Amino acid sequence: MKLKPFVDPLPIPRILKPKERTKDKTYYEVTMRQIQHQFHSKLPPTTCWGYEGQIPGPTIEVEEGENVHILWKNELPDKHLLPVDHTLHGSHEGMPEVRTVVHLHGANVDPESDGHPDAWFTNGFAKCGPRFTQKVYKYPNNQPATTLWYHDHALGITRLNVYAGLAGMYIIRNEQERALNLPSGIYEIPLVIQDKTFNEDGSLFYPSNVENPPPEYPPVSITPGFAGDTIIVNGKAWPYLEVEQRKYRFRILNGSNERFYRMRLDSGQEFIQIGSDGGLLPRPVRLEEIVIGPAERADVIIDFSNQPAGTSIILTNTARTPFDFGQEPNPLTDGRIMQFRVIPRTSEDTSSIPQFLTNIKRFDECDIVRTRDITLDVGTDKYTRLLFLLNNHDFIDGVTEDPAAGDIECWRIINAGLGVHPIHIHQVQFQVLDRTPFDTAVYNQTGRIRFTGEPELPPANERGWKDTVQAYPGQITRVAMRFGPYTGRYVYHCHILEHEDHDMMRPFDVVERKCIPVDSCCKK
Ligand SMILES: [Cu+2]
Repeated sequence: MKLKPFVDPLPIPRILKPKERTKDKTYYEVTMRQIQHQFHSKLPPTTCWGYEGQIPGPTIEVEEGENVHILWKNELPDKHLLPVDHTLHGSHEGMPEVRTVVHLHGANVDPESDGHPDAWFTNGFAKCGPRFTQKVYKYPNNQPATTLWYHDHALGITRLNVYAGLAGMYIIRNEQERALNLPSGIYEIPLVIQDKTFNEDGSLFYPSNVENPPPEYPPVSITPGFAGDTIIVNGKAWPYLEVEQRKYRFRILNGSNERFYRMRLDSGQEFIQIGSDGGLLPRPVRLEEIVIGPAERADVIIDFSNQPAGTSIILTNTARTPFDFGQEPNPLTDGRIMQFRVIPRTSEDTSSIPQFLTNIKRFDECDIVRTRDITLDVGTDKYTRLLFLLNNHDFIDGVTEDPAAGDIECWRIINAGLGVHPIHIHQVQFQVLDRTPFDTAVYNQTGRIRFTGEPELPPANERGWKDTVQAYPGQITRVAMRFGPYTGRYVYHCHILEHEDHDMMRPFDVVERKCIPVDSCCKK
């Protein structure tokens, strides 16, 4: 269905009000419901799923250190809105078709509140998954001010639940950030960028199989990835936003299943990136282009003060699908995300962009207790379908990574394949150390790593805290993180949701440290 862009204004998701706020805790309830949502004024209402009946869900705003409890409730129908592949883990015949569990992406929480894919629950908690332990999740928010997001994470159907609408923003604030006097209030706007395809009747399209499936395939099958032909921002197709001649702060989230966005402003202006997944960057970074993979966030300032009133500026996208290097340059989305329409300023812009934002102490290589290799692998499953794996294991294989709480580990993500995979590790925020090119042909034949170049330090806008990193093909991407303080079962996975569901996700355990390593440092 062909929709005209820039017809509808950009909606701003409302801020969720807590049910109760005492001096010890803030308590929210969030209900998932099937709703009718209009994605474009020329499109009939679409049946979809929303937190609190909204697409995207309401924004949850908290303070650093605020003790937040959330009761996540499922009031969804028993039948899924989208085609369920019953051959995937967790989705086999006999399992409830509609299962939900909420993950607060990027949050440092205990495992019982992390939204393990097997901690799912059905409508009214009638049935619960093997790792379900509690209805109310606890979020201590002991981490710097940042932009997180909450979304569904149920085993084998995450791609369907998120595509159906289960995603929303979660913002942590603190005094340190307020003191920076960044653009705020109505000049600070979240942008949840997603993509959908609609049938003629306005219903959501999600493929029930690959095109011309081989006879070995099951009748309903996952595909290697799905990108919709319509770009949706905050629940509207190609919206426009009236902006005053002043600075704005946009918290951009790529909430798409597999689509990357290579963003530019067609006015030729720069973005001033001030934050990444886990908080502010040390310094603002001026960029003509930002590439954001699934689940990543970019906190940016755009200064419209020098643009004449009446100017229209388009936020463009030239990323290809899949992985930002597929064959066609984004063939169906026209290369556009949304439009800004500049209008006169209503008051003086007193906000600022400080030259220094926050101090991020870089991990010292000497403090790394252990280095692990994580390979990104592609195989085939018993139906001859592409199967994406980590370390050649699928999700139900036993734990192979067991970092100790308090330890700093380095994970070398080895990508000898062809695609970029956005790798997300639960529980932690990490630092990207470097990326080193290597000979994939030698590696794929012998398993030996032959480097073909120097390690490259991450670009300036990747030198903050990250929870999702683009692991490029032909490169070893090194990240370092300190695990803990919580111990227990978490997961790490590719955030292309079709990869995560089949089967690029692994469990890991954070364990108690047995002894303090004294001799592990190279300073000895
Ligand atoms: Cu992937």
